[in-house]
Amino acid sequence: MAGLAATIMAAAGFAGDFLFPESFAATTTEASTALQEEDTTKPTGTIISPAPGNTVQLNTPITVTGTAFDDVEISKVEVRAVNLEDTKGTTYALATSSDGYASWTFTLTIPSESYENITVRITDTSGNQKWMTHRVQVTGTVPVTTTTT
Ligand SMILES: [Ca+2]
Repeated sequence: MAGLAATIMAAAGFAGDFLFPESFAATTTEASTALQEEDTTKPTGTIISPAPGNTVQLNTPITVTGTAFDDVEISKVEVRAVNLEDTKGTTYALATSSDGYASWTFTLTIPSESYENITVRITDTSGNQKWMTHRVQVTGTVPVTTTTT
């Protein structure tokens, strides 16, 4: 019954396109309202630490923190370290939060000095995603040089 009614309304709206412009305008408004019920807005967020350009230690757990917001709801925040070409890196792993990701934290260990980009991926409950990156300096252990005499 609902399907039939919708068909009739659609047909009426179509006819209005030609005969009754006001009727067509009303139909268009209804369509816009229906679309707004879907979440098509990407989340937003920030990486608080480490700040861009900060020096972090290779193979040592570092704390990555930030914020995330969405017009509906955040589903998850993931963090990884990747090289500048974005061809190699650690796999995305979930950050933790106790407030719906308004603030989140993640313990990241960077296994390669070439993984200078800390990348964060925020996903909302409708699958919209936002990526953020902070480039850092990764320093390894200074090699011990021995001089043979
Ligand atoms: Ca959203």
